[in-house]
Amino acid sequence: MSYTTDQIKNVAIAGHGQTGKTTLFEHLLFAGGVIPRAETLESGKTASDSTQEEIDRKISIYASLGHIERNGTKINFLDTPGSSDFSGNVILSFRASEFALLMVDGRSGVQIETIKLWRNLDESAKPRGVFINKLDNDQADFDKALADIKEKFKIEPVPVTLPMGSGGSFKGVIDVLNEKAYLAAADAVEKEGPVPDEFKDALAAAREKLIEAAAEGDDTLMEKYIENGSLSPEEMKKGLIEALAENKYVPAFAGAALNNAGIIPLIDFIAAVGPNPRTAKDAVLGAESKTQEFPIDPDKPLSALVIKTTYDQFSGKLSWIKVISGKLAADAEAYNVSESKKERIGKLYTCQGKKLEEVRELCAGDVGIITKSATLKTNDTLAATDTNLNFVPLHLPEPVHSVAVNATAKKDDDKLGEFLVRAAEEDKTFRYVFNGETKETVISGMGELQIGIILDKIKTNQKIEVETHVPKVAYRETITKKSGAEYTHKKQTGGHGQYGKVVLEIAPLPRGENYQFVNAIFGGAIPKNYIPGVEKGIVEGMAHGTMAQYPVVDVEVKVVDGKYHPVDSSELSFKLAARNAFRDAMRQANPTLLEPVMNLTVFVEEKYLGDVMSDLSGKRGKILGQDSAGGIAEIHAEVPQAELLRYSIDLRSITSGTGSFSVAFDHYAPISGRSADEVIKARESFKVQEADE
Ligand SMILES: Nc1nc2c(ncn2[C@@H]2O[C@H](COP(=O)(O)OP(=O)(O)O)[C@@H](O)[C@H]2O)c(=O)[nH]1
Ligand SMILES: [Mg+2]
Repeated sequence: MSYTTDQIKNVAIAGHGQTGKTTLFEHLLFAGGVIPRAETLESGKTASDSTQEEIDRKISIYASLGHIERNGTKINFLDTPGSSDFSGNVILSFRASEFALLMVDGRSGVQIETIKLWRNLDESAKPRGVFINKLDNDQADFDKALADIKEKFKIEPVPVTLPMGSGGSFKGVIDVLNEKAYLAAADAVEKEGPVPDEFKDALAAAREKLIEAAAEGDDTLMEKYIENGSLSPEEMKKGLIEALAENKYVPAFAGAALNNAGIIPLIDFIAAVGPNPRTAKDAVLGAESKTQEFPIDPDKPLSALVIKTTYDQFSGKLSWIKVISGKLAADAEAYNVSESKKERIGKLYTCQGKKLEEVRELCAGDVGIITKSATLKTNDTLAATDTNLNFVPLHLPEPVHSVAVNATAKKDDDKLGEFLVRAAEEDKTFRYVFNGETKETVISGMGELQIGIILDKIKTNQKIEVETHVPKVAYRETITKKSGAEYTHKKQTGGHGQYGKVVLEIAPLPRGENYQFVNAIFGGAIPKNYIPGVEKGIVEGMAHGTMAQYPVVDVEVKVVDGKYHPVDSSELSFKLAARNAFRDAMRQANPTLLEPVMNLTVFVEEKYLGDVMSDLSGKRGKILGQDSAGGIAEIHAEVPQAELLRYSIDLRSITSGTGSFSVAFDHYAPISGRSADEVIKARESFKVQEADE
């Protein structure tokens, strides 16, 4: 069965952890007849949380794809993880969807991830709705949750469904658009019925608001509405579609996913009103790396973006595809623009959770899977022919948490390396680098949860024993005043000797300028052909400073004089003379240690603001600014990297796991006193051989 672009809707289900996204996904598939019964999260059998690591932890880690059909429309749902450690999976799901449904727990209202996701959706002005869940719970309150959203996001959500009762007496929801009631049912799809009298006033009021939202969709509808005070059902639907595609209102849904409440009217609304891919655009890189909008259009030649790569135990490599234009057909050929090569597309699939289903083709707008392509990578662009089309890569956050790791047994090094390559392919927010300077492999990601899962896989699945430790900080050394030194390298051993004299002056450079070499030799005191030797010696000298053998930066080195011998001089003699002269000069130039300072942004609930601030001041942090909106504080600070190596752990304990942060290198700054002494002491074991060749 193949669906045309006009028959496709894509919905990403996102929100704070534990709000019921995976449960909703499960009950959507159940209501759509895809699975015979809805499993609970606790059973470990849900369609979405199907990997062992998800079952063990009872949380979603990876995006899951599933779809149902309603009135001839295929609705793809992407269930996403709630923890910010896995935000890469949310971002790729947003990219694949024209509509986002934000799950909100009816007891707690807006939470920190809700806010971050909302901001993320704002960046692309993506249409979104809110699902107020768990209304069967005594503490849940639909109106209060909506008021909270209004306060925090400065928009008033428009209810599309209304709850009937609350807590213990919650019975189901009313479909405002179709003026029907739906009664929740424990193990069955909810039943349609007439609206009870007691809810008729509430329905009439909600309908009024929905008509107003529809009228916003287009000017002629607005005129009609002002004139007649109402709209026909067809006009209402048309207005709602147009206004939603333009993100002019936020529909709100009431429900209790676990009790099959609010599911059918949600599906009906998405099928009838949800944005069609045709109304959305993706972006491609144009000339000079500028982005250009690119319409989702079935009538153009094929183009598609690889949004995700996974390795399945049974099916091998899976490349998730969002088709942007044209049609992707099974057993056809496509051009991999990113790799500049033809790509043979074998079988095509869609999936229901982990279950793959073969399809013949995928039309523009649809999301599906290509299997067993050796070359396809996440972010690759596929096209019909060789073009310069290149879709903008997924816009992912930078890693915030790093751990140094090495295989306990040397023989496992290669196996560990292979695993890391694959893990980084599967999750673009996960990175690994070998740091030649500190001689460690450092793995980085969005938090200790994500890194912990990778380490578990290394130990349990790969059976590689590894040691981990806090990564080393890349300190630097520099000088704070001018100085100079001369050094004569002289050796007379039998026949051919060695001779070179170098006189140099050094001076501090502004931070970040690194190194400048000035040749100020007059009259051939050092012949031209030996100058490269002099410079080599200085570069070698700068590789290991005199304080703690860290690289030296931000120094101007001027060679002012020297002496040579017509027979005994050589490049090597001048190199050694220069290296030693540099070392002597540096010792007299008031050297100091530099440490990397990071730019830190922390998001926390306001009640934790004081604790976070005092923790940061204990970490030698400099607060640059602070913003508060809707109960969430955003703190900007500069903090030495050495203090942030375990910040995800510290912040979690301060904020009971609710806080999050982003971090990026900013600059190097001098350290002195006790902090400097500690760094120097820690380096004592690190001795670079003073090779004299
Ligand atoms: N009472 C109640 N609990 C729910 C409802 N929906 C989900 N839950 C429970 O909330 C917990 C978290 O659900 P889950 O679907 O994993 O949330 P996710 O992290 O957003 O995917 C589970 O224990 C669910 O059974 C609901 O409508 N009512
Ligand atoms: Mg989940």
